[in-house]
Amino acid sequence: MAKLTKNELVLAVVGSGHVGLPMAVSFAKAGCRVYAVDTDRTLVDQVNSGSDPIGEPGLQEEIARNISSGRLKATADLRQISEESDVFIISVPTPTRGRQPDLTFLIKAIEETSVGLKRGKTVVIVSSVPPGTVNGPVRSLLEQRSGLKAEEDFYLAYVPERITPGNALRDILENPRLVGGVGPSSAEHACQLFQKICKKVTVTSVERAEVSKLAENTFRDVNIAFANELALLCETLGVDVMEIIELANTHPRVKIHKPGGGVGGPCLPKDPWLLIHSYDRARIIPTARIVNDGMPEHIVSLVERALKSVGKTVSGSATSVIGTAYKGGTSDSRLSPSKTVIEGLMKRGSRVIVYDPYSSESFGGHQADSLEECLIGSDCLVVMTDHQQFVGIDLRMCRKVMSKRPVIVDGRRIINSEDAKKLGFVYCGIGCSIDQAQRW
Ligand code: SAJ
Repeated sequence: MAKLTKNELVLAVVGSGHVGLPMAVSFAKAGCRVYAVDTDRTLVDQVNSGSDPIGEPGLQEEIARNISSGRLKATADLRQISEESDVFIISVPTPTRGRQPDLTFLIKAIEETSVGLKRGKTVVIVSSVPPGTVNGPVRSLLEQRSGLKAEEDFYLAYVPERITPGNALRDILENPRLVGGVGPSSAEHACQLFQKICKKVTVTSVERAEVSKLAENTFRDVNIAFANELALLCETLGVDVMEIIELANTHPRVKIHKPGGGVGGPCLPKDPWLLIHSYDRARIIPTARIVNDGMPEHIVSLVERALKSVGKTVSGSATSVIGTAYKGGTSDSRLSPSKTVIEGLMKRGSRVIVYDPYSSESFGGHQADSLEECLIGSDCLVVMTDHQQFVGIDLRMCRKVMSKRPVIVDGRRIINSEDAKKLGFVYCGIGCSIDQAQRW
């Protein structure tokens, strides 16, 4: 890869969203000439004007710097730049429809990539895929369309991403990266390439990289489902799940995750389905998905119970849902559990007011411009996202502006229940229901 060492390599990052754009910027920063390709023309224009369309911390400055140095350029036209591109990195979404993978975007990206595929070029898939996809349909399509052979004529690798929105640039650099090649030359090429932007890469086969990627997120999903089931159990036992988890986690080999109002985002709700796509005997994995998907409805039932305890009903109430982002510190609201909670409360006749400091998504609720505005006259505060701003929430202010006999339903366990109770709130957190007084 002489071009790589001489910083003459031209990369096309196909799919420049939450995963692709920080990666495109990282390669540009490392000296490569990078095209950030995306079908969204608004995104393309924003990037070319030096702004950050995805709201990722630190990205704005890097986009501006690399656009003005000429190392980064966004385009909606892959075909136009494919001749001069040496490497194609595909990071388009691979969503699920129900439980089935939808590879439409990936297939389209591969078809377009194959047009400019020439001897000596490299194709790297980054998107999460069902096991067998890269060496199967992706490889066949590239070979058929280009008339070339992977590993002999061009290089093909699978390099899954491991970034967390909100920490993307640091994660790209710091998190060890798996590099799977369809053969040793492909692995070697992809390895050299990713060593430009990652401190540590681990070389393996394409299939192992595919399964490991999905296993990582599935493990997390299953662990959270266990925490959630434990929370439901603790509500009936009358013990606080957070105390139980803290005690259990003092065992050096136990690390139970945190229960909450649901699991959202672009990865955890779908990767388990990708993993078991061709395996119909899975038991734990689909069950974990079902447990986690049931948590937002459980939050709605906690709101019902909490309001009932102060003589109110959901119908006719005003509820304030804070957080529409799928997790703290991000503006990303994809597959956020807040959606089900907001819709569920509205369906039961509540007037729902929504506030999120980062996300402008309201899922049909009335949007407030500040936390205080969101809480004025409200009967119930529902915490759905663990944003740092909500961790230190001013409970006195909440008490002052909310209605009489206010209740809190804490779907992320970030509010100090004792402080809330002292101020006159009825507090109900996931895993510590109000119905049961502490029995033990
Ligand atoms: N959540 C809980 N309890 C927890 C942790 C998370 O309820 O203890 C919820 C969050 O509130 C959120 C959801 O789970 O709604 C997902 O959040 P997350 O932080 O677990 O995951 P992502 O989707 O932001 O990022 C994951 C990461 N994977 C792992 O940690 C194994 C990230 O490294 C991956 O790059 C990313 O998926 C991805 O794109 O695959």
